[in-house]
Amino acid sequence: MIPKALLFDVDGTLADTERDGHRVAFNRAFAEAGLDWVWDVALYGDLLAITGGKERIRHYVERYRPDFRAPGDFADLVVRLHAEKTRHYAALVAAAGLPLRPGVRRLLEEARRHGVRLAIATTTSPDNVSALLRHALAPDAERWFDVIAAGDVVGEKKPAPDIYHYALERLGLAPAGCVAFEDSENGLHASLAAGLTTVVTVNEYTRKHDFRGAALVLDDLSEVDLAALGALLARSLPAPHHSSESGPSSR
Ligand code: XBP
Ligand code: MG
Repeated sequence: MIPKALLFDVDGTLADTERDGHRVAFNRAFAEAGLDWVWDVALYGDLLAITGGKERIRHYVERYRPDFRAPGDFADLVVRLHAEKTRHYAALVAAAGLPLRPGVRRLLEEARRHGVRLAIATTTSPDNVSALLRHALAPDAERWFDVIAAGDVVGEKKPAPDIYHYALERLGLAPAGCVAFEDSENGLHASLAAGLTTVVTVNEYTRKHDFRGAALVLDDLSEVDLAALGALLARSLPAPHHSSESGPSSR
């Protein structure tokens, strides 16, 4: 048995993008707008509890800058800051390059060789996914994926399961037989709520999260192949029902 499809989270799962990618891009956008907001590595770790860049900016202002008064409409400012942040992120990924995490490329290539379908299910904006896939994986890597579900295409971001429901619907598949890959508690909540067997690879920001319910929690994907994922799926199938057996619970 091998999986029908693999669904990947992006940030923290395909690559460690948060600390040296998104965080830096947010800070560049803030500085460019003349704001004295600086998200250091530790603060950004706390802010990651809020998924979605625009949502994260709004939360930061509410929590850490309650006296801030935007020159015009605050909602507009958030949208503009986030658009600039997205531009900085793409430039960063193109210039510096953020490497894929160990095992990611090998597993994607194995899946492609075996006709296992690939999808992305992420909170991050579509432009960020394109930039990362193109620069870290291959120039044509967006075509490796049948579905790229990203950002605001759904009403509620992770930990809501919406983005996984959307990706599965577009794949035309039920969750059974598919495997999701996540790095965070919010991501795991989303994939589990969508009924997906989930492999978690932790990183420095997520190592202490609660990963109860994950099928496997690992440092990275370097030891994971399709056969191992198939075995995980087999384990998560309901046990066969033997009606004539007199087991311990029979009367
Ligand atoms: C991670 C996120 C995103 C990124 C920033 O998404 O929560 O908000 O931190 O990207 P995932 P945006 O782990 O689901 O890939 O600024 O585009 O939201
Ligand atoms: Mg993630």
